[in-house]
Amino acid sequence: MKKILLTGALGQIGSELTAKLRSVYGSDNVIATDIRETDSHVVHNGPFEKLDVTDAEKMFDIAKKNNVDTIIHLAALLSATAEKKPLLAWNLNMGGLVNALETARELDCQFFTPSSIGAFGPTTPKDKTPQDTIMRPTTMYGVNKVSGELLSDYYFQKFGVDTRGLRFPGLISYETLPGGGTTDYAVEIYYEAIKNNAYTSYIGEGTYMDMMYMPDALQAIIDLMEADPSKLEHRNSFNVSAMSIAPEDVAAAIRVHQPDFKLDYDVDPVRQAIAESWPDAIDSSAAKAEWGFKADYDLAKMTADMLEKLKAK
Ligand code: AKB
Repeated sequence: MKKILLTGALGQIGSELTAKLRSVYGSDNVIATDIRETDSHVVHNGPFEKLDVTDAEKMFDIAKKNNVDTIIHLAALLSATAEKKPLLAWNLNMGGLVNALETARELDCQFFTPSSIGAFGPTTPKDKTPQDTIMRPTTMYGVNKVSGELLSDYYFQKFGVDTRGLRFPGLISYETLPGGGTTDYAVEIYYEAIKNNAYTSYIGEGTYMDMMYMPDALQAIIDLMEADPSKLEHRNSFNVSAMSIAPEDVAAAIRVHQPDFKLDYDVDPVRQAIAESWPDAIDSSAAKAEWGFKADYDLAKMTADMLEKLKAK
């Protein structure tokens, strides 16, 4: 990666990935784009352009003008929003992806886009979910993610585009809030712990999902993009996870620091149904074997860092 175009750069992953990539590859070499323009370091600390990813021509022009050799395509609607607005999700998630892949093909760029644990469905094995397994998701987001994985494989096999991807679990971070996801509770719970010492979870007790702390997710993107292609048996996309947790596990980790922290439940049937259709715990062994994936943060270490950073914020 030398000259990188990012879409969705003001989102939860994008805002932190832009800063990290600028520190590794140089500010001028990371062209951040987003449909919005806000008063953010992403806009002020390096090249930034407004871009609606459904505008194929503008995406191509920005990439060509800046001589980019890598595209990191993040702009997408997450699972809960996609379930409320399925047609919009199809148009944005698939339309944006095909525009980004076409730009990568025409300009001979390396390409990354995230998939998700949402690519799995209720007939997928729930525990130690293998890298290669049944994928019959029952959500629009899942349909988009499986289609995206297949499309990215197609661009590699048919056109030789160096496509790579990760099946991200819920990502936990303190800089930018996620929006419209099923796993968002695992971020909100920390904000509410600091503000009110209490949280009402829309995900039910005993509902396990995979999660990862943002620093591990950012490092995984860089490590995968820098990985020797001859070692990659898989490309789109690798299972990666750092922990499998339920709301009560996060509450117990918070109580180590705030013993009176209270958790109760007001379950949202839509997001609960999505969560129940996803695996409990995926197996990341292909990512470990093929390009050395590792996560530094477990629940206890992540919780200590989240609470410290949010208190300071
Ligand atoms: C969501 O909940 O939609 C995302 C995801 C797991 O892809 N965080």
